[in-house]
Amino acid sequence: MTQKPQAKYRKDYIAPSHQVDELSLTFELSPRNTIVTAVSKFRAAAGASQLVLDGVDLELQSCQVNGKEWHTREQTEAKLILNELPAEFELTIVTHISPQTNTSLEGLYLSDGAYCTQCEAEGFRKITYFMDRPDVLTTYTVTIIAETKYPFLLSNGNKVEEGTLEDGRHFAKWHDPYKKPSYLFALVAGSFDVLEDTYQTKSGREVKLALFVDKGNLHKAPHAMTSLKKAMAWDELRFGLEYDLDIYMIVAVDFFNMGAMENKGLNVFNSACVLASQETATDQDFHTIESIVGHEYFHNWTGNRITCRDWFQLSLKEGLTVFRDQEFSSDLGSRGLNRIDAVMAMRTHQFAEDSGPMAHPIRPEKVIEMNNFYTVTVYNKGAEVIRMMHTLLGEENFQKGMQLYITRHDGQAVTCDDFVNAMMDASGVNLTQFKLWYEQHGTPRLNVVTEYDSAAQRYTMTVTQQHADSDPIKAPLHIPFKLELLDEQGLSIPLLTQKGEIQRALDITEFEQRFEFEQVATKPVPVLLEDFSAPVIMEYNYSTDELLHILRFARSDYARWEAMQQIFMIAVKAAIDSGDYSLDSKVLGALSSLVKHLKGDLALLAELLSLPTFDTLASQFKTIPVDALVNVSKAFESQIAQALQQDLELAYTSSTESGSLDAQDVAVRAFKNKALYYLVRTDSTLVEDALRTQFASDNMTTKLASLKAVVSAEHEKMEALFSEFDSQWRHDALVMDKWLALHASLPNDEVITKINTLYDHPCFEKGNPNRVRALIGSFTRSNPAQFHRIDGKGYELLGDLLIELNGINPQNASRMITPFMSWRRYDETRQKLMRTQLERLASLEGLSDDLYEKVEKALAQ
Ligand code: B3K
Ligand code: ZN
Repeated sequence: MTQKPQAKYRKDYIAPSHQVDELSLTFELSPRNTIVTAVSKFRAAAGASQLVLDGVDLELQSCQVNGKEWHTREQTEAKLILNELPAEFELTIVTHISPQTNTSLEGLYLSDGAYCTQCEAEGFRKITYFMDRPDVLTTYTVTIIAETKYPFLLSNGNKVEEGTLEDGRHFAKWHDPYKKPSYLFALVAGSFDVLEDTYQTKSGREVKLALFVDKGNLHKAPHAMTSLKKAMAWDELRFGLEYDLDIYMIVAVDFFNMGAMENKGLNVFNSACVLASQETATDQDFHTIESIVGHEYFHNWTGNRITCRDWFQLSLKEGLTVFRDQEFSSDLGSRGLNRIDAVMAMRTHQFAEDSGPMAHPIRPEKVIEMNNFYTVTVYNKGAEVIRMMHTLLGEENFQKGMQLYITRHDGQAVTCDDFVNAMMDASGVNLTQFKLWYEQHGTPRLNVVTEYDSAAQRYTMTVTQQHADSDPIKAPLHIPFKLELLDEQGLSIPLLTQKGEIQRALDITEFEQRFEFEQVATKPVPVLLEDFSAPVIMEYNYSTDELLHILRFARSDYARWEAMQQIFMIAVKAAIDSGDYSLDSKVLGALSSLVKHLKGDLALLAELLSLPTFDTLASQFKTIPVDALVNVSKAFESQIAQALQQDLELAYTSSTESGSLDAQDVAVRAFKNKALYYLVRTDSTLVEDALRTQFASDNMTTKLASLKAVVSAEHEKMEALFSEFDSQWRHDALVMDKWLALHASLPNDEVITKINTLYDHPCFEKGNPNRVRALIGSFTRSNPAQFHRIDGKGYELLGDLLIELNGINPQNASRMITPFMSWRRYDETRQKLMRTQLERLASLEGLSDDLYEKVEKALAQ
């Protein structure tokens, strides 16, 4: 590594030197030479005469102060420094930029011929020189001038003027009345099909809704539109929050680094998170779209109206907005299934991040490249922290806290402390100790030991909390601990303590605490950390029998699923320890009885029948036993398939659905697809017909499941189905992403060669993050046996790709490097092989800040 990028620290925050009263931007769009004119009114705070502006990859044409070229200035690679300035002045800056050659997908770039922007976190500086920080808020007026082949010229706020110019170009002028930071600025220019609708807010205002999609995709837009209207109604109902502009626009683009972006009044979305029809998208895709459309909409209050003071506070808006989108999905759909999804994300990805070299608190202290901190920790653990406050306060007090937060801080850029203080002040609940969750990284462990005194009818629980060795704080956290006690019949026992009945949760506030429950007539089975009431690792010596009891009787669907996961986990560990890979007949019996009874939510049943993912299993081991985990899982799946064959056949044929998107039909599909997944591992005579019918279906969930089943079992039909799918869907890149992803999950030695061939497939493109994630992301995530193969070829494939992506799109490269971050968790041979790849990157000429930060941390001792 030649030059070292500089880190920034949270403790070094200083308020901006200037205030910007208004900003007017004019864009003359052209692929290689877009002219950006920025006129702004500055006012110095506390007598500052120097102004430091951020700017990257800009060609400065002129810089005038009050109409005169300002020569007392210095320019560095990323800054423009103006000296000897008056206290108030108008600044006019003209820059040239090249959207066409901007492959980083940050700033202004071209996505398949359409101009679009992505400014969060620090992309605005690739558009013009500005104080590109979230605490500089101003009103924007934006004029876009372009050729008429770009009929739609869009920006934030309301359109105030449009027309044709003498030279044949046209223009549109937009004004956003709400002050905003630069990261929420957006511009789009292109040719689209538009789905229009309206929404009437609860106070009776009519809001225009417009969804812009690539030509020919209109039939895939209605679901996103419906989701938006549901989100608007839900936010009014549950949070009392109403939309504030007259128009809300969403534009779907094909080249996008993440899911979507909440720019004020003009969201830009990855087309994968908008477009869906039953023929092209799975039920999971429909669910994801609803949740992301909701998420971006909810940002309008939690993020846009009230934003972050600095980027270290990112969880202020992201943790809170993820919590809000999770609640949205849970109120509209199944709370249990949504909780399972959220906990899986925590356990598989967040726990790994929190125990690896990139571990950081939800409010990080030190950052080199901000884009590296849009993490599962800031987002998902951040949401868990909000959820814990919700548990401690209860819905009513939590909503009072939200109202206070909004009235106090509307229009401001604030901190996580401001949020917690509002919650505290509105509810009267002391959250001082709770604030430690914002400072501490690592996953705490809760160890529980229980004792039952039958004579006294007393049940005693001793809870201890331990924190990561690397934790610098060494103070106990405030942890809400929900639990249920089940009696022998499976009924809930009231939680009676000396201080009264526990309603919501136990408050764990010390390193070690004892709780005594009275009037417990028989030895109970405890359902500990019910609903994952805190993001911790629970340690309790459950027996398989106790877990089976929970599986049958717990009131929480999440807890029942969790019990089943624990049962599998115990079985996997025992199999690895003993070398005997047979699954306990009691477990098989329980699964079989679940399928026989076929009652309740069938989607939940599908989850109950699923083994923990490789990553979840891996998290249980200090050194990950790759081959053993893969082999035990395979062996278990085949035993489940054999043991349940008849039950599954019967359930498969007796469950029917009509292909609709109703929860009921979605659940039936989920279950049938899981059944098929197992049945292809047997000699069931039903399989051939089922595969044929499912593959011929015009419902993508049903069709794709047949392909997934044949791939996972390496069924003889695989090649034929792959090729038929290709000819049917080659014209639709988003559908082909599913096809690429399935190729990447091929469980055999040919997969690397296959991937290399697919690099040349007409639908693949390295510059498009969706394609890269579909092919290589799926390979590293869902094909552990091949990614971690002992000849290092899997690692080499990723290493080669990262080197290429570093030059094309550093943000995407930095996300794709994740599997290498936990290299120390593997055996010596694999460690050495992964280290070689990390060292290749470390010595790379022109290594981006994004990769530098991760590679350096990964290799540090
Ligand atoms: N706020 C954006 C994420 C921006 C990522 C920048 N690298 C989307 C979201 O969380 O809603
Ligand atoms: Zn967000």
